[in-house]
Amino acid sequence: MSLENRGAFIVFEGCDRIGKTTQCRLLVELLKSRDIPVLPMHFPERSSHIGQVINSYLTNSKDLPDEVIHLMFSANRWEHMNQIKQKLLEGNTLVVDRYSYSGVAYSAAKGLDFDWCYAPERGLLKPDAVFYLRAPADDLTNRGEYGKERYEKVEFQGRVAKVFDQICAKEANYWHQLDASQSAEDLHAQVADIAVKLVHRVATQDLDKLY
Ligand code: NYM
Ligand code: MG
Repeated sequence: MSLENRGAFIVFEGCDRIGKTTQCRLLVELLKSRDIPVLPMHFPERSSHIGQVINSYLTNSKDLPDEVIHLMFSANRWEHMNQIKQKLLEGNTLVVDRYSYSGVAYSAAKGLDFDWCYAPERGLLKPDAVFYLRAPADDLTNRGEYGKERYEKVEFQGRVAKVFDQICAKEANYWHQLDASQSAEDLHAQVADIAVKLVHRVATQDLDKLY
């Protein structure tokens, strides 16, 4: 790759326990094995000051108004924007576990206005591709065994999935909806096929912003 080539900005989205973390890991391993420079990321990024507040909220040791935690999640992305831009321009592909769409989906699922939820995301870098992992509704119910964090309830996850579906329909030109009920290997094969082509296709394209 020439010096001007940038990396691809790849995001995984979907409900809790749908398999995003496994797919992120498999994709990072694959790209590494092809000598494509790649870095994993995950939002919320819990190590910053803001990230620590988010962590206290998610683990129920802190309560905050819905609007306030929403803006904290967004601020957590904004505080990493320079770093993300730099890494991409240096030629690293980023494989990111959750992004702005989780921000909108979880808050809108609580009843906050969709457009209000999306507003603070405007101006953030736009992913080149979003892999939206989705399982049929009854499959989600059968997954059971959610963790102890806030939001990890079947009924709430169903509402989150509805908002993700809505976003997926609107952003269809760069969203790839994939069936998460298949095996991790089969799912990975679908992801890999799209991602490898994407890395080459976007290398000479300008970065875009969410608007
Ligand atoms: N979450 C995540 C939000 O509510 N808003 C956001 O902007 C992001 C990035 O955090 N239940 C929620 C979704 C998850 C929770 O994420 C923790 P994870 O990927 O389980 O660490
Ligand atoms: Mg989780």
